[in-house]
Amino acid sequence: MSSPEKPEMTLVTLKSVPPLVRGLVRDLRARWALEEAGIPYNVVQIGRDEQRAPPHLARQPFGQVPVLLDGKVTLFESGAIVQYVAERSPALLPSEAAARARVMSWMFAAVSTLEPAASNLQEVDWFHAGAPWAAARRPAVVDFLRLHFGSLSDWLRDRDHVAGAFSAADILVTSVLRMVRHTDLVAESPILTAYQTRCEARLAFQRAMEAHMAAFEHFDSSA
Ligand SMILES: N[C@@H](CCC(=O)N[C@@H](CS)C(=O)NCC(=O)O)C(=O)O
Repeated sequence: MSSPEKPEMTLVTLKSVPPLVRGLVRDLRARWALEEAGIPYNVVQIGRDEQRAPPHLARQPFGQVPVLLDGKVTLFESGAIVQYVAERSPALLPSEAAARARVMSWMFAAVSTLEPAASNLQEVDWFHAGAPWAAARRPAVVDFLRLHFGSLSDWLRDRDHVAGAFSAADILVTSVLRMVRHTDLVAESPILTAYQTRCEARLAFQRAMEAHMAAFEHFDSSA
């Protein structure tokens, strides 16, 4: 629970993940949105054995995390979860049509344009490291990501955030930048570096990160 108030929502994540991906598991972006919105939440952590069991597959058909439970409402896909939480916080997702459209566009840009490009790099660097095909593919993956990061950097040249004031879109875009923390791709752009630093300096991010890391450490020490 992230607050002394009675939790309204429950976030489902994993019990244990390798250190390499701690700070990247997608419950972090959900936690960040919940902290920004000031919504108290519980956390349930599941083991590898539970991921493919029918109760979890009924709420996340791919056996993944995160899942958000809110009474009768069950959501999967971190982008959908962030949007759901943001609907309760005008600061994260404005109701005025034009402002809302800008934020929504950038939320989708994060998960459907930027994130697949970042995932491809994780794929070649982590999940298929050492495979000859991965080494051959890597330069094209990096070029594509650099192209997108260049566009994002251009967009942020005269802006502090992607869609007006800080919003749910920044939670998702920053989360994607974090995915390639093992490279210099963000550091290559002072604009992107400053943007990521600015977003991660938020108290809500700090709280979310602390809780995210503590949850994994809890299971380390009880293993
Ligand atoms: N598009 C999904 C991706 C979910 C995802 O890849 N979750 C990872 C953790 S970040 C997971 O559950 N991995 C364990 C597995 O796939 O077995 C989302 O954004 O929620």
